[in-house]
Amino acid sequence: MDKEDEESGPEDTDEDTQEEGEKDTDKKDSEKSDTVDKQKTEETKKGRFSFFRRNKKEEEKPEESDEEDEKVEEDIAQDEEDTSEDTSDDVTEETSSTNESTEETKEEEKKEEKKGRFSFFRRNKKEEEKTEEAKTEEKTETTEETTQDEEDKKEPAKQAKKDEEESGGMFSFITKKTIKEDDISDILDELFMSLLEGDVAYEVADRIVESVKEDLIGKKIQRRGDMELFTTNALKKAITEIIDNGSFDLLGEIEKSKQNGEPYKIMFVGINGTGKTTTIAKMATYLEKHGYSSVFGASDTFRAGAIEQLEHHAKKLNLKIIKHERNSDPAAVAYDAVEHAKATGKNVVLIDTSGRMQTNANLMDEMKKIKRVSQPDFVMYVGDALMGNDATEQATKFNEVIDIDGIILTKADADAKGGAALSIGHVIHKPILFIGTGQSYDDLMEFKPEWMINLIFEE
Ligand SMILES: Nc1nc2c(ncn2[C@@H]2O[C@H](COP(=O)(O)OP(=O)(O)OP(=O)(O)O)[C@@H](O)[C@H]2O)c(=O)[nH]1
Ligand SMILES: [Mg+2]
Repeated sequence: MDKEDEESGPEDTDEDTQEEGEKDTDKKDSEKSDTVDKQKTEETKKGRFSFFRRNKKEEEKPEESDEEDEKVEEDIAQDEEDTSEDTSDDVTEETSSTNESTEETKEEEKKEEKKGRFSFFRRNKKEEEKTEEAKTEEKTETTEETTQDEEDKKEPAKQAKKDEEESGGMFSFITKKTIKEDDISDILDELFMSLLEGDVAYEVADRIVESVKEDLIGKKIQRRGDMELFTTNALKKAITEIIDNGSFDLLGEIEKSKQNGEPYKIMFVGINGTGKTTTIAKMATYLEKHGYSSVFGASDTFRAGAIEQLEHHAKKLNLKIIKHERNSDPAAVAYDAVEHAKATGKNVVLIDTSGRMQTNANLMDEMKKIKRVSQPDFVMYVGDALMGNDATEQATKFNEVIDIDGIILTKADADAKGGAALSIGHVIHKPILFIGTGQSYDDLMEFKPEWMINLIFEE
């Protein structure tokens, strides 16, 4: 494959070639769209799955939300104040400095909410940081104004405080607060709504919230920031459990087949336009990088231009494509592709199929026949991350009809919400293997739960 071809990417199809004249005149538009694509990819790297962004509802009533989120923290602050009355001046000063910074903090919080993902966590964190900053400033001022004698007098008190911090934290003397269901019901409601608005399936959102609740209730809050920490950790744990459907060692399985002298067969299915054909080209690139050769089976004999589209990728990637006439039996094409791989020692057969709505009985039957005849080792469901909850429903139907083995979610680069990634694997209990992150051959990422967690919680 020459460099020029490689760079032009899979979006540059034969269909596109037919529109070449038009494209030339629209060159500026095309350049503009390239820039937009690049920006999208950059955004993906920065952190997508923005269902953690502040939802509209929250923006409408930030004050109310502030109060709710700080309920537990306020209880602690009250405990702290009560206790501080009969303790050292230092502690009283710290409490008042916290109050002084409240106004400023709230202003900051409001700004933060506008950009924030799950900003009720971020807000708490910000508050913690601000409080600590305020304390440091207060301490510095006091030190400057105090004479050396006074400083000496304070030394034992400071030392005692230091010892206390080292032996379990500065709030260890206050009554420990145990989290009860009432304390967190508002936070959980807010979390639930954020998940739903992020297109997370209802039952998945419900499960996440239940899991977070179970994790939080009964935990002892010992210091400011604990609430935020506990909630974030509980949420991370819940999401990890949800998206971790066990990993599938695709390369390992391909290697096993290779050792047995058999080609490994992957059949790609999904509804129209999700990215099956493009993903096949990406997959061939990925496999080549790992030392495995591929052959394409053009089993989308239904859609006009589909064979040519795959052929175009095959040419660019310098791979063999097995094709028949349009409208011929797609199962026969898949069969021939497998035979070709066996005869020529190709490692992997990538079978393209036509897009079909899960409601189209004839096409669903045809898909079953392709599977029966070609006996794929792996049926890959290609879902469009942009479809949110619909992608989950479609995958469920495909799974019922054909028993899919794993999932690739495409267009994660353009995914405005991310709910699909969170729901799809969980609802049908199959692993997500890859994420499509753009339109070029290299835009295929292995899916790892930690990767998604990092995206979600990226600061
Ligand atoms: N942004 C982005 N676009 C993608 C991705 N994957 C595929 N596409 C685009 O989605 C469009 C449809 O891709 P195809 O590969 O033709 O989809 P398909 O599932 O084969 O479509 P049918 O054969 O009609 O069912 C093309 O414009 C692709 O370039 C992705 O990960 N990100
Ligand atoms: Mg296709």
